[in-house]
Amino acid sequence: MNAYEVNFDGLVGPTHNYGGLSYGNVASQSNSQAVSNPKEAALQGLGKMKALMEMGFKQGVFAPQERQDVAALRSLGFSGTDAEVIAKAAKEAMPLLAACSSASSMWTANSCTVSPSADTADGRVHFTAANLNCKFHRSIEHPTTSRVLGAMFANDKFFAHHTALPAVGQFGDEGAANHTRFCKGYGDAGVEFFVFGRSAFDSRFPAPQRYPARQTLEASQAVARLHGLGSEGVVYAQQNPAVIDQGVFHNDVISVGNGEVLFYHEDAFLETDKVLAELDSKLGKHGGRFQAVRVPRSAVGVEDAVRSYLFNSQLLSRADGSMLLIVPEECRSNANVWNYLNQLTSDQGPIREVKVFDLKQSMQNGGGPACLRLRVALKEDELAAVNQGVIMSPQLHATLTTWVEKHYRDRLSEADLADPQLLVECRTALDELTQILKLGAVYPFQLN
Ligand code: SUG
Repeated sequence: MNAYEVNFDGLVGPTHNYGGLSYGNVASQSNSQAVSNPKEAALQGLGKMKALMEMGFKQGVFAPQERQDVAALRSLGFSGTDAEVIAKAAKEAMPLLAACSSASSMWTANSCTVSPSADTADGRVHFTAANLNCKFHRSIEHPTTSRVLGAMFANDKFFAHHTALPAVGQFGDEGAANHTRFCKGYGDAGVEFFVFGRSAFDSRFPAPQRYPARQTLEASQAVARLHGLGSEGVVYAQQNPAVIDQGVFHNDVISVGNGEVLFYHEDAFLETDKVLAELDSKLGKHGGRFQAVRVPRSAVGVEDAVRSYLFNSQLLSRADGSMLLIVPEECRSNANVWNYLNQLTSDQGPIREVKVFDLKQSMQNGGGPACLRLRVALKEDELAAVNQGVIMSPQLHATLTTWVEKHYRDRLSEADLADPQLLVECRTALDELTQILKLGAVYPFQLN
């Protein structure tokens, strides 16, 4: 049976803004309070989805969330009508209003971890929503994320859903941003690679000194258990704490894998040789030939990697077996990175082509091409069981473009987050979106 990697990209929500909410994420910090353009952000994302669809890749769309999140503000003690809650929060606690207004669910690589059916004990595709509890604005995503995932993959025969891990830092889980899968073919059993930043229960593991390590070993192990993965199909690696302290807040900022290939920076991991040897041996037992493409620091330093988001690229398999790298525009404007990429594609290695996309609105919050997509490897019958309303087509792209043009603002500043009309606009847009994507009742709000 044929199998595919399907990319489900986050549709950027109407409140996309620069809240400076993510300590340890250099772009989020340095663009704090800049004026955003939600319409442009959503159209840039839709442009990437359309381009990949037109190149022949399977593409889906992942719905955004309701923001401002008045329910979250109520849970923090703000009361009254929705408009009063927003006004009180704006007056007394602007940082909380900003956190409850973030469109951060656009980065669907953080929505959950996915294990394809070939890897799991019960032969179903497993999803565990990420608790994202390192940052308050992200920790409020998972209940809606679970409902949206449930509406997209609504078939118990093929899909198993797990709620987020306990909401404490010891089980900090950032989903697929710290998870890569290696395999010969997408339908074959493979090796799931979990990269963690620290251990919560074992002090022998080193930890970063400056910035938080968001993912714990214990969270990754819990996800592997929930999904029923066998030890022969799992490799754990610790991220190098020194690169977390330089702004590598997720593993997908310093490495990306696909098929039999790992594209990584030489400073990405601790005990790199041991990790690579384990990947090689375990993938070998699954019939694959592991290939590691190492980027030396002499060619691209960690700072250039963080600024350009070279590794936050999408590594895609082309029909002829070679690979294509989807990178953000920031890679082209960085001379070291661009020189490196030109050399990479002229070598005889697996990566033969680079395509550049303008995703600046998302990039300014630290979200590149790979952050914006959730990869789900699906066999033919599983793909047929996905809610077809979320599968991208030329018609759906046109409908969503019109929807964005109709509902989104082209300018949002911090002061605008205090506008109760923004919530009405968001709810009106999402109400229409649930019809377009055939999602049913995934949002808790009622339109008056
Ligand atoms: O969690 N930025 C996100 C970026 C997530 C990127 N995802 C991956 N690497 N897979 C984060 O730090 C910034 C929001 C703000 O500052 O307004 C933010 O949440």
